[in-house]
Amino acid sequence: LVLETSMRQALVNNEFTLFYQPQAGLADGGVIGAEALIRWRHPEHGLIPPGKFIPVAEESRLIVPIGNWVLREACRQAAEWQAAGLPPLTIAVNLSPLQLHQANLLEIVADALAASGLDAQYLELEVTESVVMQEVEHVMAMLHGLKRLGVKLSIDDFGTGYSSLSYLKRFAFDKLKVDQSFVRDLTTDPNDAAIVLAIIGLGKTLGMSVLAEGVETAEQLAFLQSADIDAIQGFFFSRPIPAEEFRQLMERMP
Ligand code: G
Ligand code: G
Ligand code: MN
Ligand code: NA
Repeated sequence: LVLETSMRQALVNNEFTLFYQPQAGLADGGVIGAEALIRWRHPEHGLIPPGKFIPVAEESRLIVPIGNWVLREACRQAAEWQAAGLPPLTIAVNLSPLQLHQANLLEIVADALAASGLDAQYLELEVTESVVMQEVEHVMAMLHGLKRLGVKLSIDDFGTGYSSLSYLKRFAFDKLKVDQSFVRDLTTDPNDAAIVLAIIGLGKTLGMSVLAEGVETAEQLAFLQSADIDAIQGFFFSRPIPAEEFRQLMERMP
């Protein structure tokens, strides 16, 4: 309850901030996008990672106003970078299950785009598999509505949910993000290697772009490159970094 109260206060006091983790395309090695990841700059406790407060925000439904703030801030930042002359990037935002069940989500996304002036094609919304398995009809309708707005949709943490794959044929996601738990031991565990190859094949066959998360080593990257993956995200390329650092990184890119 204490945490819930201070999260409400944090929204009012503007204590949340977004870090950005670059995503690299393997076709030319350039940055193709960034995932926005929330942090809390607590006046006494310093920088608090999302794992420490997002679960409580979900239980208390505060994730709805917090998530709406994330959407607006990520769109604003992406539009600002474009206006400053950086090459257009796709900005990826995590949507929590509760947000997908908000009756007015389409309006909220449309408002965030309109307020920032960001073209919808540069916003990507990440949902997890488990989300797609609950209240399937409602979620499908919402995903189709989002697609009509022109935003991109990706499946996050792929392979970790208890899901049937049937939703993959019912909805055309733009991107599939291979969960980092399969990437971690990719080069030492033949089972993980086989799973990652199968996921890449599945994603590509279904017309999705495939990205591997949690890439930390050159060996993992080499494996993924030879498996013809489209993009990577992970500490090997960059940790999530503050907006200003991200802009500097982009300006150093060839
Ligand atoms: O940045 P980090 O790896 O600590 O993030 C931990 C978890 O918090 C991840 O599962 C990530 O998806 C989640 N997360 C980070 N930012 C957001 C956000 O803005 N909204 C939601 N719903 N989850 C987030
Ligand atoms: O659940 P989601 O995929 O949104 O969470 C992304 C989380 O993964 C972020 O909290 C981010 O900090 C973390 N992350 C990103 N790259 C790496 C990596 O290379 N290794 C590890 N261990 N975690 C990573
Ligand atoms: Mn994510
Ligand atoms: Na993920």
